[in-house]
Amino acid sequence: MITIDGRPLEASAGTLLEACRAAGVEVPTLCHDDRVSRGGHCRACLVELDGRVVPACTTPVRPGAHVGTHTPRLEAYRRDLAELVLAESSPRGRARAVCEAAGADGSRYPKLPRDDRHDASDPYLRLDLDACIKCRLCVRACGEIQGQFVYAFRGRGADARLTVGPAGLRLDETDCVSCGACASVCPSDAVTDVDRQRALVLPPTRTVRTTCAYCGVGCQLEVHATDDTIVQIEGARSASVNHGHLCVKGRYAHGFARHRDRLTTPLVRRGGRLEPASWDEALGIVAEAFTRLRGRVAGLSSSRCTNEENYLLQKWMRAGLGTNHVDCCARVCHAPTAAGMRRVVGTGAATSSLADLERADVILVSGSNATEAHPIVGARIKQAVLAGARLVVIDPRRTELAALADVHLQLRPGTNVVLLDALLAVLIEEDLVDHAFLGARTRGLEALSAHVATYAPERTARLTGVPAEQVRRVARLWGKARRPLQVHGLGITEHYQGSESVMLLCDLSLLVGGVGRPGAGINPLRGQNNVQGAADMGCQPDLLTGYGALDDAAVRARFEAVWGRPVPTTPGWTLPRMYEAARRGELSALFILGEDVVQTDPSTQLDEALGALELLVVQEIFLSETAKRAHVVLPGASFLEKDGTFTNGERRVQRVRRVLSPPGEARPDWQILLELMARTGCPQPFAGPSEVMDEIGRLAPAFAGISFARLEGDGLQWPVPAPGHPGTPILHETSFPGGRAELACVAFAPSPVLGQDDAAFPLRLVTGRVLEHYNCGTMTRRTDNVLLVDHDALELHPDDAAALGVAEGERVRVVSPYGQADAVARVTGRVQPGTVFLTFHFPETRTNQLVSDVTDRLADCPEYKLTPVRIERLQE
Ligand SMILES: Nc1nc2c(c(=O)[nH]1)N[C@H]1C(S)=C(S)[C@@H](COP(=O)(O)OP(=O)(O)OC[C@H]3O[C@@H](n4cnc5c(=O)[nH]c(N)nc54)[C@H](O)[C@@H]3O)O[C@H]1N2
Ligand SMILES: Nc1nc2c(c(=O)[nH]1)N[C@H]1C(S)=C(S)[C@@H](COP(=O)(O)OP(=O)(O)OC[C@H]3O[C@@H](n4cnc5c(=O)[nH]c(N)nc54)[C@H](O)[C@@H]3O)O[C@H]1N2
Ligand code: SF4
Ligand code: SF4
Ligand SMILES: [Mo]
Repeated sequence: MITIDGRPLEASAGTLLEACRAAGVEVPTLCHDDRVSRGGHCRACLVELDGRVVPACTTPVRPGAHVGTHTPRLEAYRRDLAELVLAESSPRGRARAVCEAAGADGSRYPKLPRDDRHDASDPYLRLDLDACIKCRLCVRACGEIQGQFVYAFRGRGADARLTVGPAGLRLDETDCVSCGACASVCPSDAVTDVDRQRALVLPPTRTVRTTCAYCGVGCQLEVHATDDTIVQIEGARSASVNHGHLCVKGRYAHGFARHRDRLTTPLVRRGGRLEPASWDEALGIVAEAFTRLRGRVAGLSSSRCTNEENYLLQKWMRAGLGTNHVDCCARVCHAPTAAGMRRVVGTGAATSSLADLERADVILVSGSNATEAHPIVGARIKQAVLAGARLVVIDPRRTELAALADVHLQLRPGTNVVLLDALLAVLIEEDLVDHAFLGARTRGLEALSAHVATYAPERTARLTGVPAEQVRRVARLWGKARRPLQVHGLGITEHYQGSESVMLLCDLSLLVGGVGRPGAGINPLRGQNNVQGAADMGCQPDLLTGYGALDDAAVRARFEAVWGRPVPTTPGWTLPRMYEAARRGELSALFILGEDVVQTDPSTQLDEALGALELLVVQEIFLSETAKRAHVVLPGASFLEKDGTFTNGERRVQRVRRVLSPPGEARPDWQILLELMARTGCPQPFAGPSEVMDEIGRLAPAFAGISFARLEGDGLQWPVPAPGHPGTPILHETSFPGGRAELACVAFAPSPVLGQDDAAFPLRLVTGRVLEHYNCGTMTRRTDNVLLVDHDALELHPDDAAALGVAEGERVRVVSPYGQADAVARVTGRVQPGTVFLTFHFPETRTNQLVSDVTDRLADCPEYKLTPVRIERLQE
C-alpha cells in the first residue's frame, strides 16, 4: 500500500511512474517511453517521495511510501526545467505541451546558440534539430527496437549534440531503414516524419485498427484517417506481433491506395483493347464463359486477399463449377514447407509463435533474409541476439543477420540437402540428440543414422563450400541448446529439393527435442500477408478448407452437408500444371484473383499458356502485367477498403477493417465473388465477411471456435477447436497428428537446372527481395519507396566484377539458357564469388525470363533460387 497525493493505493512493484499512471495521476515526462529502456535524466518526472525529490521513472515503489506529485516545490522545479529546455531548443508537440503546462514561456533564461541542422534526405523522415531536447529517445528507439544504431550523442552536458552516424552524416548515408521508430518516440518533433507533419495540418477524425497487407508477419496498424484520406499509420502498441513497431512498408507505403492508377471500373477487351465497361457487362461475360466452359476452367486465388475471399474463390470453383483446379501463390513460395512439414510432423504450419523468438537460446535462420523480408521478425531476432541468444545463419549471401551471426554457414546455392544432412550426421555421430524425446515421440532414428553416416562434414565440404569445423560447431551449438528455435524462408523452399530440405529442417529440430515447447520450434516465415490463410481456406488443388482430404468420405460429407452440393473428388492442377493444361487446350478459362503471374512466375511457358486461353479474367487493384493481358479486368478493393481477416505466419487470425471507401466503382473482392457465384448458379446466403467466417468454422475443425466477435485485439492462433478455446500458440505439445513424427531420410539429388553448359553459364543466379519493394511492386512502386529504390540491382562479388570488367552502377545483361534480363550492377561482398543475386520488383527487368521451369520434386514450386547464368557488358 502507498499513498499518492494523499490517496491510498495498492502497489507493491514497478516504478513510481507506473504506480502514478495506474492511479490515473498525470506525471509529466520527456525522456520516458514504455517501448524503450528508462532514461532517467530529463528530470521532468520528479516527484516527492517521503519528502525527497526523486525521478518517478526510475524509482521503485516501496511499501508505505508517500508520494506527492504536484507540490509547490515540484511545480517550481518543473517550471525551471522547462525554462531551461526552452532556452536551448524550440520543441514542438508533446514536449512543448509539457513545458507550457509547467508554466514556462521561455523568457527567463538567455537563449543558447541553436542547432540549425535539418535533414530531409529520406523520403519519409524529417530532422529539425533546433527542436531537439536531448532526451535520447531516438537513440534508444533505433538501437533497442530496430537494432540499427543510427544515432549517437557527441559532446557532453550543454554541448551534447545528436548526430546521425558517428561522424554526422545524412540519414541516407547511414544504415537507416526508414522504419520510423525514432519519429514515433520523439517528444519534440525534432525527429519526425511526413505523415506526422500531415497530421498537424489535417487532424485525423478516426483511428481504425487493422492488419498490414504486405508480409506474413501480420503487424497491427492503427490507421488515422479523415474523410476518405489516410493521414498517418502507427503500429498498435498493444499488439503482440509488433508491439507498436512497423517497417517502412507498413508505416509509410500506403500512398498506393489513393494513387491515380487504381482500377476504378471494370474493363473488357474489345478489338484488342481493354475498355471501360459496366459491372453488368463484365460480370455477364465472365459468368457466361465460366458456365459454358465448365470442365475447362480454373481459379488462382490471392494471398493478398482475405480469408473470406479465399474461401469464396475455392468454394466457387468446387461447389459452383465442380472442379478442384484451384491454387494460390503458396505454390511458388512455401508449398514445399507445407508438404515437407506435413510429412514429418503432420501439420504444415509454424509449430510455435513469434513470442518464442525472445525465449530461444539458439536461433537458426535458414534461407531467410528476415531483416528485409520480415522486418519486424528481423528486428526481434536482432534484439534477441543483443540480449544473448546465439544465432546461426545458413545462406549463400552475407545478409544483415548473417553478418551478426555467431556462425554463418555460407553454402553454395542449391546445396541445402547436403549441408543439412551433414549437420544431422554430426548431431548423431557426436550423440548430441535428445534420446528421451526421440524414443517417445518419433520413428525412424535408426534409418536416419545409417543414411546420414555418409554425409560427414569432412566429405561434404567440397560440395557445399562450408568448412567441416563450422558444421561441427553449429551442430554442437544446436545440440546443446536448451531452447532451439528455427525460422526458414525461400532459400530452403524454392529449389528442386525444397520440400525435402524442409523435411531435413524438421529432423534437425526433432533430433534435439525442439518441437512442442516454449522457445523452440520450426517456424517457416510465411511470405504474403495471407498466404497461410489462402492455404488454410483450401486454395490448393488437393486439400479442402481446413486441410480436409478429398478422398476422405466423411470430410466430403461434411462439406456436402454445408454446401448442399457434391465435392469434386479428382485432385486439380497446381499452377504450373494449369499452364501446361492451357497449352494442351484442356484449360480454356482462368480466373486470377490478385496475383501478377506474368511478372512473378517463370516465363518459360506463360506466354503460350495465356495466349491459348479463351478467357483470362483478372481481379486486381492495379493494371498489373497480368491484367494487361486479360480479357476482363474486375476492379477489387484494397485491404484498406474492406472487412475480413488475414492469418499470419504464426497461425494468428487477425481482423482487417475498412478505413476508406473503394475508389470509383471498385468493389470489395468478396462482393464481386458473391455476384459471380450467383450468376453461375451457385447463389450464396452471406450478407458479409463475418458470416463467411461462420461457415468456415463449420467446415474447418481448427476454425470451429473462431468468429469475428472473438477476434478483437490480438486475434486467435489456430487451432481454435471450440467457441471458448483460447487458441494454440504452440503445436504438438504432447503428440503429433499421426502419433509420432516420422524422421525423414533425404539423399542429395542435384538440380536438373545444372545439367547445362557450365562454360557458357558459369555463374549461379539467386533471385529474391529487398526491403523497400514488395513482390511485383504494383503497390510499393506507387509510393515514395521508389525514392529509396527505383530499380532492380544485380549483386555481384568484387572478384567477379573485376574479372568481367564491370563497374559499380553499370548496366549489365544477365543471360541464362532460358532468357535474358538487364539490370544495374551492384558490386558487393554480400554475395560470394560465383553467385549473383537479382530482385524481381520492376516489370521492365523481366527477372523471370531467366528462371527455368524446374520445380520442387514434391510440391511443384519453381526453382527461383538457382539458375546458371553469365553476365555480359552492355557498353565498352
Ligand atoms: N520487402 C519485402 N518483403 C517481403 C516480400 C517482398 O517482396 N519484399 N515478399 C514476401 C514473400 S511473398 C515472401 S515468400 C517472403 C520471402 O522472404 P525470404 O525467404 O526471406 O526472401 P528471399 O529474398 O526470396 O530469399 C531468402 C534468402 O534465401 C537465400 N538463399 C538463396 N539460395 C539459397 C540456398 O540454396 N540455401 C539457403 N540456405 N539460402 C538460400 C537468399 O540469399 C536470401 O537471402 O518475403 C515476404 N516479404
Ligand atoms: N524471380 C523470382 N520470382 C518470384 C519469387 C522469387 O523469389 N524470385 N518469389 C515468388 C513468391 S514467394 C511469391 S509469393 C510470388 C508473389 O507474386 P504475386 O502474388 O504475383 O505478387 P504480389 O505483388 O504479392 O501481388 C499480386 C497482386 O495482387 C494485387 N493485390 C493486392 N491487394 C489486392 C486486393 O486486396 N485485391 C485484389 N484483387 N488484388 C490485390 C497486387 O496489385 C498485385 O498485382 O512471386 C514469386 N516470384
Ligand atoms: S528510421 Fe528506424 S533505422 Fe532509421 S534512424 Fe529512425 S529508428 Fe533508426
Ligand atoms: S514487417 Fe511485414 S507486416 Fe510488419 S509492417 Fe512490415 S510489411 Fe507490414
Ligand atoms: Mo511468397
